[in-house]
Amino acid sequence: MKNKIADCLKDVESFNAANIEELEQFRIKYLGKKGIIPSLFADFKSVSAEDRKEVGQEINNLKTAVQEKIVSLKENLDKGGETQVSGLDLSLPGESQLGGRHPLSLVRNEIIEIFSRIGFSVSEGPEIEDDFHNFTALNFPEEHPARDMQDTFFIERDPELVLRTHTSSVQVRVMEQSQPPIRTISPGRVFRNEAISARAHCIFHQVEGLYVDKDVSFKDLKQTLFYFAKELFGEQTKIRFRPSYFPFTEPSAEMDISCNICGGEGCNICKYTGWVEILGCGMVDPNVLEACNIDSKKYTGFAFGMGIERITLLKYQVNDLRLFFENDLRFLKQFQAAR
Ligand code: 2NM
Repeated sequence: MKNKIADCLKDVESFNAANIEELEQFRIKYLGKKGIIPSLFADFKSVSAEDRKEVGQEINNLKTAVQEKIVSLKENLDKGGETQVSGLDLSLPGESQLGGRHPLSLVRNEIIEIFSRIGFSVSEGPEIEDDFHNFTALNFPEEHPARDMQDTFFIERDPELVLRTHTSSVQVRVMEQSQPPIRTISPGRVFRNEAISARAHCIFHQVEGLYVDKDVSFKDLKQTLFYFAKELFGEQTKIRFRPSYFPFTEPSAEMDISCNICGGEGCNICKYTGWVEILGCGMVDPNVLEACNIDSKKYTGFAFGMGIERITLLKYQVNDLRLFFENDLRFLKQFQAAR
């Protein structure tokens, strides 16, 4: 009897139905009044007391296998798809999960998509830069503290070379090589000689943006960044600007968004202010345009820069920047379902 059950189980497992009629035949064969399962239960009466438990379980297993087979084949047939080809079930999940994107890449890609929709191109450039592109062209005075050893990684072999401290250096290259209208964003890795903590890292990621044309004004800057903030954080997002200082822009500002975690009510992310800072921006200083061979009497521009880590912390409510660099799968796997 055990052999018979085992043979039936094999038959059930390998069975496939080309159509609903074949499936019905299969059902009758096993579950019909005179089918195999009822007849096994009938024979069960003559099984010895010591075998009863085991055989009973086997018959029940067979019955379950038949029922599950019917449900799964019916589902396939209803879908109208031939998902089983010569014993191969193409609907089964693969053996291993494919990798997911890193959260920083997800956010960078989303930022790129948002600006692409309003005509910004993407430009990239070298991570090892010369002093001119990283500092001089960007209106950093000779003795500016940002050039200091504390912030900048200098290349020992040639102190004229640095690891770029921002991706504005890429935009200097774009401006040198082309004339307005220029609309571009530069995502990339940047380097600053800072102690690693929950809020700072010596390597991080930025997206900087630049728009140069005739009659570009602070209005354009505000509308562009308002659109960006709403696309990334949701339609309800509010923005505000605070005056600030950067060597390469005049006037300069920092932009806050209404806290997307508490909706402006006040929480520990926004330190109970209802606002969180997301980027720096301003009108490109005429000195920068001139250094890049763009006529500052004819053209104006706005620029902005943001840290991708910071945006990602806010968007996904991550509380420690170091998680982005440790590649702990328990952290990364939480982002697999995100786009
Ligand atoms: C910021 C803030 C303000 C910026 C300036 C430029 C360039 F190249 F056009 F001068 N690119 N990005 C800029 C302006 C960056 O980051 C906080």
